[in-house]
Amino acid sequence: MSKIAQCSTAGPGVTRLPYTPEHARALEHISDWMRQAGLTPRLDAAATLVGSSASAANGPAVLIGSHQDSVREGGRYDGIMGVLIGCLALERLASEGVELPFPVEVLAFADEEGVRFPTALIGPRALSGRFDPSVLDMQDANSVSLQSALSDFGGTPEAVTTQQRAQDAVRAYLEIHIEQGPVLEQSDAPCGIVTGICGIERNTVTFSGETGHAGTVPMNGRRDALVAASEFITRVHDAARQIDGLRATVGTLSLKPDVVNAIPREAQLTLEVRALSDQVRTEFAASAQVLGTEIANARGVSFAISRTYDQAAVPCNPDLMACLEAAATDEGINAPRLPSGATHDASAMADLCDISMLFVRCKDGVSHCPEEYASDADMDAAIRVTCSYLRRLAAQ
Ligand code: HGY
Ligand code: MN
Ligand code: MN
Ligand code: MN
Repeated sequence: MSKIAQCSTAGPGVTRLPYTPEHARALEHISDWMRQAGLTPRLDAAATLVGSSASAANGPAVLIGSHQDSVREGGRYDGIMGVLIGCLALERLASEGVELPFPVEVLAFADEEGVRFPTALIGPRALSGRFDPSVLDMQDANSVSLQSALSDFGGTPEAVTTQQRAQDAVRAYLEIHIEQGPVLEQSDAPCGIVTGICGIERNTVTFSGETGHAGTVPMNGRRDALVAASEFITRVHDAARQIDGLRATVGTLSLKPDVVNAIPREAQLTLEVRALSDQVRTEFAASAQVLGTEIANARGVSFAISRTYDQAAVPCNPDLMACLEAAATDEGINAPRLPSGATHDASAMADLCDISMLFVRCKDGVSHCPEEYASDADMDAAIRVTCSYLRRLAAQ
């Protein structure tokens, strides 16, 4: 779909972080998509691009959205495809002369991935009233604060903390997103109905030992932080494999002094845990803390863990799921139901309104990489399902 390619960036893959020139360029294209869909685009205080329908219809609005940002060297479809499909569905309904009896908005959220700053979901949290102003002090790798980055896009702390939507002004939120997994491909289905979105927590884990000359310090008696961290990583991984549906990932690891001929005195890693059950997730994280302490004691190093991020699991609304399912049937599509292991903007929009998600099949189930791909045919299926879904909501 050439429109998706409009928002590509210098390769490999796509790197479009929030509040960057790449973000600004994407906003220009997304604004065009919105205008072609009969929407009026405006940037809100969290730099969410909001495309509002001009219809005279009043009453609670139906919101359709996803995120414009990507991970580093990510894929072309994650997030932004959902914004495009929302626009194309409204454009198609308008071309068929369909006047929806409720206001509709398409939202392009600035930051869902949480790659540039150690926080995420700024846009949905500003709309739901759950925005924590303290995150404005968080800095990126270049010591640029979120507040300063946001101000480049016209956002101010006052405005971003006061743009909460009234719950009775919003009827529902729909997010269309690539599955980022293999289930739809295995089911030979172009689309799927999401039942719920996993909760997620991120922890910073630090093992601290003693450095020394790699050539002169005997092996016995070393207090090597990396060796302890390595045992922790392996045992946490093996423990997670025993729990159905739980995902535990150590995605980053940094060492000090991080030189080839010195024993690591510090190993700092991030442990991310996800599950559809918040209880399973928090119990696993607690067991990882016990394990870390046990390993540290056995290896004469110290262990510290601190939670830096968490987001509760959220169910999708059963009535909206049924409406999506019926819409898929209208289009001759048998859309399986499946949970989302990835988190989404919808996770935070659930604090504002009822949510539903439509997954689109992606090739080999891969995402967050340049190979990420969704076919035009499957995206067109999602456009058709979205049109039928909106028609069904209009008929209720
Ligand atoms: O990490 C996630 O699940 C999402 O892709 N940001
Ligand atoms: Mn995403
Ligand atoms: Mn993603
Ligand atoms: Mn999302």
